[in-house]
Amino acid sequence: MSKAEFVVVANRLPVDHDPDSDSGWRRSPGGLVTALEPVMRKADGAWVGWAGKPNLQVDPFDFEGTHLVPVSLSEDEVQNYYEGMSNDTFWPLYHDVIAAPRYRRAWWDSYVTVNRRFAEAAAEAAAEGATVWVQDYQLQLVPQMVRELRPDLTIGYFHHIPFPAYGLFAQLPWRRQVIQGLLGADVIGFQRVADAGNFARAVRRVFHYETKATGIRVPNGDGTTRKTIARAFPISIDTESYIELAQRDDIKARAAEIRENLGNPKKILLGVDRLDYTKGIRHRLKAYGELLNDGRLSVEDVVLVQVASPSRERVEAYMQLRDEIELTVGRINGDRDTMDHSAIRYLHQAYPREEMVALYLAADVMLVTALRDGMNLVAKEYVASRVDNRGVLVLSEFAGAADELGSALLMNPHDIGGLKDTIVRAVDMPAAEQGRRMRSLRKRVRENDVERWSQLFLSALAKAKEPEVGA
Ligand code: GDG
Repeated sequence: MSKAEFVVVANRLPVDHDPDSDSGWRRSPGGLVTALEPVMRKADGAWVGWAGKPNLQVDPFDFEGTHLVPVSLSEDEVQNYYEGMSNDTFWPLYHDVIAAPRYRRAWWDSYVTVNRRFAEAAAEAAAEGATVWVQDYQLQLVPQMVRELRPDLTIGYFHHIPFPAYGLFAQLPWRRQVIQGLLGADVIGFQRVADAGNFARAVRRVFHYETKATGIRVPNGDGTTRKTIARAFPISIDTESYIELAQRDDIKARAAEIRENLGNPKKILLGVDRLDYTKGIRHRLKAYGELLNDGRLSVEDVVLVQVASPSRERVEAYMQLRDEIELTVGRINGDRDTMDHSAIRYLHQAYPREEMVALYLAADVMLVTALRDGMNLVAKEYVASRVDNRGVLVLSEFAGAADELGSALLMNPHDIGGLKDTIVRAVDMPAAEQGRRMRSLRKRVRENDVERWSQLFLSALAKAKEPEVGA
């Protein structure tokens, strides 16, 4: 295969292993895949990533127009690099230590080894002068490793989760290595302006490098410096595809059927999250349970549908969270259900996208109560799906989406009293106000869709590589 002009490096390949299909692979639907598809096709692209199963040794292959380069992980590496360092150290640390991060030297060693393997695969796949775009916190060392192997390349990095305040980041025993790893990129993208600010502060505190606006001066080691850009590029969704789904007759009929099956409640409240402690599912249940106990809401009128899709089921904190949530749901339903009405319809399952859009269309109130979230695409998907300009989005200030979606009902999920009042306000909101707010939210999500996100990032990257005036 000829070398690629554009290389994406992500923890996961955009395909899942599927022994039942002809090719042995099935495209995994995801925002990133959709966002990058046009660029990949145009630019003769390659995608470096893990196929999702341990010990799978597969040679690079072409799949639906993309050159895929599988990186193999052993059983131990899945445990140490992925479930350990990525999901039990970086994930909780970067989400404001909502759960306690664990610092294990063996996990870190595995993280370094695996990051090097990804960097080598990327360096091998890239043509002379190509662009490499590294994705997310599992691969923070890859930018600098690629730079050392291939100084001719243009390197971008996008961080999908929050970057924490220095007071928290400073806990990381390997904070110097991580910052150095990221600074290997020409452009480092974050979800929020605040994340980029936290990163720049960490760079100043750890290395004392000069930062000015979005620029960071990084020494080359020979007395010269180069400029790295660290700034916000808020990610989005493929808005048009949600609009199309929401306009389909079968999906509209399914939304009506869902309402019917739930006993035609006056109001349907909805939560859709990976079952993760960052998403504030417990806070949401607490507020809702209290509203039922107080008599401010009644199961005769409202129902909460909570889709909690299974996630990271081998990590201890996630097993515990699942137990707690299921205990709480059981208690609320046990106390409040009647023979005809259920307080909460809890679904620990994943659904096809069509069903998700039907749920969005059926939901009068969407509850996004994350305690910390890089962006939260569910909020944007709900808004995009409301082609009828109805429905109310309750949105946590701690989700990146709050920076753009100011016409939602913004709230602090830690303030249970405030959350309760906001839920009641959403349930009672007159149609005219719903329409006003929803139109303004929809405008935003139509303007900033995921294709625009990737264009903005890639044009900033192209510009960053132009020679500096006066340098
Ligand atoms: C990370 C950051 C950032 C969920 N359940 C089902 C299902 N989903 C889909 C949603 C949405 C996606 O998964 C979840 O995206 P989020 O953005 O809400 O959250 P994370 O998974 O934590 O994503 C986050 C994102 O990266 C992108 O940068 O926004 O802050 O944490 O698309 O719809 N989809 C289907 N069935 C389900 O049951 N089909």
